[in-house]
Amino acid sequence: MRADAERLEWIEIPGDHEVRAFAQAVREGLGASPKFLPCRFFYDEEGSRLFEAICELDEYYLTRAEREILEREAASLAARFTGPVTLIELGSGNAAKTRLLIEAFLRNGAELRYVPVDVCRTALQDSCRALLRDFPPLKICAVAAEYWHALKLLPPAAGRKLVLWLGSNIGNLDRPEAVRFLRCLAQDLGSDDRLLLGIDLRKEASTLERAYDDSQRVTAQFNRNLLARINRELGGHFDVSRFAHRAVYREDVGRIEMYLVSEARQTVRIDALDWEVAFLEGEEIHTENSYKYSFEEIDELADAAGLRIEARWLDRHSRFSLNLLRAVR
Ligand code: AVI
Repeated sequence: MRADAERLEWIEIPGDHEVRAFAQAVREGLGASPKFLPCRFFYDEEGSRLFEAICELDEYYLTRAEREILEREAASLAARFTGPVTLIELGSGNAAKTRLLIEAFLRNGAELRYVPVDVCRTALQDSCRALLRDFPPLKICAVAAEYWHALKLLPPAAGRKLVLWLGSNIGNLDRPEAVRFLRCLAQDLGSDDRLLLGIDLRKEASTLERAYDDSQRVTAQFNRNLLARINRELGGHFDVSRFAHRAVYREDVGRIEMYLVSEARQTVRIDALDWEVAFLEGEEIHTENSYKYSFEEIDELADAAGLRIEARWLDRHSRFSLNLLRAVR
C-alpha cells in the first residue's frame, strides 16, 4: 500500500471500541429474553469472507441481480454527473459491483474520489489495495466504522456526491430505523447530489428461504460465526456445532428472520464477561432481520425520509431494485 500512500487517506476511531461494543452487545443480547445478537457483528474478517462466499451462491440471487442492473445502467448513470465526483459507499465490502461504476465514471473522464465505509477493517484494506492497483487515477478516503459513526466521520466531498448503499444493506435495519438513517443521509445531500439505493423486493417465501438457507450451508456457517467470534474475541466456550441455523420468511412483516437454535440444554461460559449463559433445548438467538420491500413500501420509505425517487431499475426477473434518489428541498 506504501507506493499508493498519497492516494489513500484512512479514517477510523482509535482504540478497541469495536471489541467493547461487541462485549456489551453480547451481554445485553444473550441476557435478554428472547435472546438476540445484532447482525452488524457478523462482519469480522471471517464473517466478511463468508459473506463474500454467500454472494457467489446460486441461491443468493441478490448480488447477481444488482450486478446485472449496474452492468446495464452504469454508463448512463455516470453520464448524469459532470465535473468532479465523490462516490461514498456504505458497507462497501469487497466493492466488486462498485467497480462497474468506478470504471464508468473514469471512462467519462470524471475526477473521482471514492469513500468506502465498512465495519470490517481487513475487507476495507484489501478492497482499497486492489482498487488503487487497478485504477491509477482513483483517490480513496476509507472510513472504517459502522454506519451511524461513519456519518460523523465522512470527509467533505469535492464536487458532486453520489452515495451508494447497495446490496439491500438497508434491509438489515428495522423499517423505522431505515427511515431515520435515510433522513440523516438526505440532510447531507445538496441539490446536485444523489443516493443510489439497492433494495431487495418482496417475493414468494420459497425463493427467499433458499437464499438464506443455502444447500452448501454457507449461510449456516456465516450465522454460526457469530458464536465463533464470541469464542475468539471474548473467550467464549461455545460448541458451535450444537447450534442449528434457521431462516424463515415472515410474509406479514416482509422479512427474513435468522436464528441460531440451541440443540440441547446447555450452559456456556464467556471468560471476558465472567459470565455463564444458560440455553434451553430449542431456545433461539435471533441474529438477523432482512427486510424486503414492495414498490409502495419503497415509495413510502423515500417520502418519510425526505427523498424523491428519480429513477428505478429492476433486473430482468424483477427480483431486485436499484433506486436513484435526491433530497426534497
Ligand atoms: C448484508 N445483508 C444485506 C445480507 C442480507 O441479505 O440481509 C446479509 C445476509 N444474511 C444472510 N445472508 C446474507
